[in-house]
Amino acid sequence: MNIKFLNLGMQPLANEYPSFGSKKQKKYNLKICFNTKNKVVSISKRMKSEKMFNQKYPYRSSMSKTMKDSFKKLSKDILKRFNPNLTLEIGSNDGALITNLNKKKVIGIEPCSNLAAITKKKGFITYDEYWNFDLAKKLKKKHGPIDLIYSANTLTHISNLNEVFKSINYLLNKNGILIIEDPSLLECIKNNAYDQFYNEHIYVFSALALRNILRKFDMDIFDIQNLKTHGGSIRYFIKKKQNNKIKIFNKVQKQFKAEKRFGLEKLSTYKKFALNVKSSKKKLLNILKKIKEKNKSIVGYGATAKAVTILNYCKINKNFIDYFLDTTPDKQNKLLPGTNIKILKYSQKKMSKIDFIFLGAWNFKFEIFKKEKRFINKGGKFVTHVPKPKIL
Ligand code: JHZ
Repeated sequence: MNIKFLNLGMQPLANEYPSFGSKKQKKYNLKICFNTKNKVVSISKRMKSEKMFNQKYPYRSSMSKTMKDSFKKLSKDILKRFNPNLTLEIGSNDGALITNLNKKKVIGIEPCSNLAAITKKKGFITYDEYWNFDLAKKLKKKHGPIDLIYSANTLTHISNLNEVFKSINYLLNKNGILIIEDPSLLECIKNNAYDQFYNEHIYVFSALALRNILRKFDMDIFDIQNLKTHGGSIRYFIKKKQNNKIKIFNKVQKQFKAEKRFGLEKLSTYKKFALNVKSSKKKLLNILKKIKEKNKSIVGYGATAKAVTILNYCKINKNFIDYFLDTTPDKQNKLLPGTNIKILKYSQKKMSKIDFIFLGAWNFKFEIFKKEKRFINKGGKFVTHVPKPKIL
């Protein structure tokens, strides 16, 4: 049974950035549910993929050094550990991972045609199609079974998980490896990072929930890596049950145990989280109010999908945040969804006039601190809400 435990209010599509002066954006009530049977946490209202992921999708994986480095390292690890003849990436975005691999040995799947065009132009085989069983059949016919399928921050964006894993299972070689990586539910709840929930994040996986989903497809998690990316993610290494050559690492059981100990199988944990979210909202608003009372400027850094959740839930508008800065071309000179706050092109010059930065991209705070030494030395301060609202 799906039980709603958190209501994040009326929220727009997180990656639909309106132009200045556009008419009011449509909003949807964002509620989060816990399934008491399979322990899956998901949002209640699901948008059609075509509405969220289309030729206008602005998010680019290559916009942060942290992610580029992470994908570069992973591509080396993949070759060293598994040496696949053919790799497929579901959700290849602008190619942050696949461009590190041999063009002849990798296929990208990216339904946002504006992004697929980037890797196509570089000569990488890229299908601008949604991941489903029809596509898996087409790929198998054309390329044969795949040795390694990788997907980061994508499978949790697809509503029909049965079709997702059925299609993967069908296309994957019998000794093939599936690697997926997504934000960790444990880290999200522990750090009160409620902004991991927005319309695109239909699911936030725990290892326990993923194990329950995979069971149906006779697939096992055999290794786990806890990553710092995106505020705490897990990289899951998965195999078909029939493949006995690969042993299951102790780390997997350890993760299940840690999640159970924390209470991820219990509804009461999520109810407590909902109370923490309410208190986080109050505290953040108090901090912003106090800064504004001193007539200081606050500017958002990183017009993230996560910031859309925070600003719309906390009802933060232009009275608090003057504008956002972002390096993504398709977000610049647009409005932060659901608010009247402008997004401007990032520049050092703009940074020199700011008192406080609200960290929309708190998940990249170390990369940002490194980059903004001048701002820090000048006495500039950062505001974050993770793990609790404070001035850093
Ligand atoms: P970032 C998106 O979420 C959407 P978002 C998606 N649903 C998902 O799952 C995750 O990504 C993976 C900017 N920036 O990665 C670039 C700077 O301007 O936290 C980006 O717009 N300067 C697919 O949007 C944003 O911040 C910088 O120095 O929450 C970061 O977005 C840095 C480091 C980033 O994802």
